[in-house]
Amino acid sequence: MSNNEVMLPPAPAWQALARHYHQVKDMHLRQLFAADAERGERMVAEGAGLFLDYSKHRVTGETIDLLIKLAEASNLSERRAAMFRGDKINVTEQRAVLHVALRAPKGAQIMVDGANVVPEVHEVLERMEAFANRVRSGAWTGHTGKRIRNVINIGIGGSYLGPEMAYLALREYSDRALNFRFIANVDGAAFVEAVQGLDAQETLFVVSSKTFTTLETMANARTARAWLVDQLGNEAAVAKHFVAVSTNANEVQKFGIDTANMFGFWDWVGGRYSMDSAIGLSTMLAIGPENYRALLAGFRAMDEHFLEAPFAHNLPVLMALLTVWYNNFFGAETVAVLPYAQYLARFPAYLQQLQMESNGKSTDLQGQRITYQTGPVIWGEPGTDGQHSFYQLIHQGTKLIPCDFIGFAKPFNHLANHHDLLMANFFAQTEALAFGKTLEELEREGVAPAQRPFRIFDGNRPTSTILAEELTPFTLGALVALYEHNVFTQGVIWDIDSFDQWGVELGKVLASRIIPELESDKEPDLHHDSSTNALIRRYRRLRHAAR
Ligand code: G6Q
Repeated sequence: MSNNEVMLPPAPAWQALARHYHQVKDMHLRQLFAADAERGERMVAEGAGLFLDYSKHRVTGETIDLLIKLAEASNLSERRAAMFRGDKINVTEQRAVLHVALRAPKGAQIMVDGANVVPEVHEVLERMEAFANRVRSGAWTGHTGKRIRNVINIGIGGSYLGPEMAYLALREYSDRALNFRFIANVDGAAFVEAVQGLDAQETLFVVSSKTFTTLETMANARTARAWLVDQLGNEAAVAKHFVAVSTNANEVQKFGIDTANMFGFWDWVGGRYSMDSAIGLSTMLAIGPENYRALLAGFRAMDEHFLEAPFAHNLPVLMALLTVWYNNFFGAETVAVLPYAQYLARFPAYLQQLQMESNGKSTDLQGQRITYQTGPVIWGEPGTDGQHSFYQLIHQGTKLIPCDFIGFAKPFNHLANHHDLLMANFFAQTEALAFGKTLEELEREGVAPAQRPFRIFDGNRPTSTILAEELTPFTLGALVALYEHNVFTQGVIWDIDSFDQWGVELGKVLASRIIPELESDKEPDLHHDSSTNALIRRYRRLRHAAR
């Protein structure tokens, strides 16, 4: 594992870390643990019900001190305060970044453009609760008077990944009499499979789109409306089977959804930070208002921890600094997120958007091209599945991959000894990654000499362990907020705007130009590069060839 001699900013805090890196880069976790019997007890932090053990990282006390100096030199405290008070810290879009207002207590005051936004947040929450209660109790019925049994969320990106992740994570808390499905992809297969076997009379579509103009979502919403009207034979049925979550009342109305059945949010909620806004309506329908309030309380508890805990004990700050350490000094390109919880199967996918869309940037806040590394690639799968797949590379490959291990002490399902088996693997993996297996150990174990080179594990592979008591709505809220603030802190240190997404916008524009070229009856006049032109022609030939 080599340092790619990555470029660093010239500021003294970065340069001090660079000097320190050269002193400690070859230290082994075996040495660090041998030299300090208390390490595993000391390099820990706790907040909002989450426990973080960061002792299995390639850091000394001095590393942490220097990283904290870097956070201080980056004005983290001031930037954090600016976010919480509603300053327009999304500078390229001139917007406040106030997902923290979505879970602020009722009496709080957070001002945007001279108005307190907290009362509006609670007004929407209360409307969502009233609606969720009606659907869950059966008081809200479909057009033919049947109660709702199926809820389909139509939305993509930030209007999809959070709701799907949260629904799966909290299935044990959900009303099992209701089926939940999610349509994101514009590939018609997503729609066809989602409505498979469903009775339209019992189906409610939640069209979730901040802008209500997103190509994929609007195509799926139109198809859903056509399907419903076709099944129920009446245009008027739309009123009882479609609700909208959006900031754009005009477009919602144009689509034909009564704005009385629209749940709003605001331009100061970024898509990927919106799962606890009205975008969480499907989550609330699944788990009920009370559990949803507990989810919000978990978010809020982590917000408070992030605001109040000193950096050395602050979970999001520590996790962000450790990412910076490997990303900018060791040249690590990725971070793996490995939840040991089947219910968190989609958590890595959710975090991919949260982190990569936020920090995949190469221009700083002053508009200058960045010469150092910013956001890493995020990936992962639940343990133990990953162990039988890609962990080989983490253990013995040539790449350095810091990992976040996430586990829970209490299972939901008390099936024989499944949970202890799961958690034994959880602990064993971080131990093996840190300490590996030496030649001497292999000799002692009597491994044949010819085999030994292949069975050596270098170890020294860094991991964070996040351990919580139980996966509850509260814990999930705290966990998501942990990563939200982790991403924010990284962005502050890299001096980037973590809240815009111009890369997403470009794709939207380019696709809209090609649609007519694919659909036109006549051979279109193509003006792309020679590769794109030839591919479009080939597609048209194949698409229209007789079967
Ligand atoms: C998230 C992004 C993006 C967005 C989708 C859906 O931060 O902005 O993923 O959520 O493009 O947008 P709409 O909610 O407007 O349909």
